[in-house]
Amino acid sequence: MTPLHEVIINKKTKINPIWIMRQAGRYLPEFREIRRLNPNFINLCLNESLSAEITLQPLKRFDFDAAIIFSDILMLPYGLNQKVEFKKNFGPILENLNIKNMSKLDEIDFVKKIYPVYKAIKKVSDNSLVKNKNTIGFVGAPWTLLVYMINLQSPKRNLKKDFFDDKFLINRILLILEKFLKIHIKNQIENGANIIQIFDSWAGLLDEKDLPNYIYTPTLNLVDFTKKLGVPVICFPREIKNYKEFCEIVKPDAIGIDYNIDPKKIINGIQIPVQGGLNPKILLTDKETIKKEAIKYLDLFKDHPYIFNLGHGVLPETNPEMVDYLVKTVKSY
Ligand code: 1CP
Repeated sequence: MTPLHEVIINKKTKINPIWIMRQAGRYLPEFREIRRLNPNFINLCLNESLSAEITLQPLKRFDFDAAIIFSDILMLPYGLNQKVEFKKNFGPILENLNIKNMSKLDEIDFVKKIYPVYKAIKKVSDNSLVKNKNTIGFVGAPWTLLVYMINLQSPKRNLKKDFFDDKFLINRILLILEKFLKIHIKNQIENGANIIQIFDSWAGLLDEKDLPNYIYTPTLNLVDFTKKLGVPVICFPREIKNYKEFCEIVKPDAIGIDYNIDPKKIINGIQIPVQGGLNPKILLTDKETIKKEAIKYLDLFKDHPYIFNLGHGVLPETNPEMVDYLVKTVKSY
């Protein structure tokens, strides 16, 4: 069995597998070189050979236990015919969505539009570099995708004032998202993904009273769907106010935690396997600090099934040598 499955399914506590969010990305010079030659990010995600190559880049350098497929959560709105563009030094920009056309879209058209993503997963999972390792497929959670699809850009500077005005529209989008996210998950699994991670990067933007409607119910539906396909699912509801309540209601197979939550609170309240937590900024410091901070998490979770990861994506300015040092520290614990 792969190390991540040992932790998630068999609840092993004596091993600490490691992978890191955004491990296929901008901190690697070999990625930046490919990116320079491919200024259109969506087209890069639709290039099955290059996506597979980028996915494997970190595994060539470091002893990671899993590959996460190089793609983006915004390939979903793209597949639903809402145009998505990535502007340099700004982030994603989406075109206004056309709900009438979106409602008419069928499964075949959607799958055709993003088919190279699945082919890339197949290539990765067939590669000898991931032998005895996991291929992680992923989706954005319905709430986080809804945020981008209505807000049309990153909500870093807050949601639009009128974001919640049209509840009828929001509910229609959530239903469409549920349908196509299931299709997206199923196709990733059929092509070799053996873990699914659900990224809810903007879970922290919601008030407590809105969690059942926008997060718990739609995410629970996806978690149940994925479990029925026999594949474990990790949820990462970043900056959610109550991880314990989330786990009790949504019941993922493992929970990813962000770096703002005190891990001691997690260890005392949560029974399921835990992933992540370390602040990605720690990787910008020195080896001594990295070791100390990594061991803090390892000590704390030494009797709890734990997958080592960061509490958010690795920062672009990270020195790959420090990533290597982190992996070695975790492996030799
Ligand atoms: O070179 C570039 O400029 C592109 C940078 C980049 C990369 C490398 C983007 C743009 N996406 C990705 C890849 C990516 N995105 C992966 C690949 C696999 C890996 O982890 O190595 C994954 C899993 C994602 C997921 C993703 N995309 C999330 C969820 C995780 C998170 O970071 O919170 C989100 C929110 C996005 C949207 C997105 N993609 C890219 C940008 C700049 C953004 C916007 C972020 C924001 O709104 O602040």
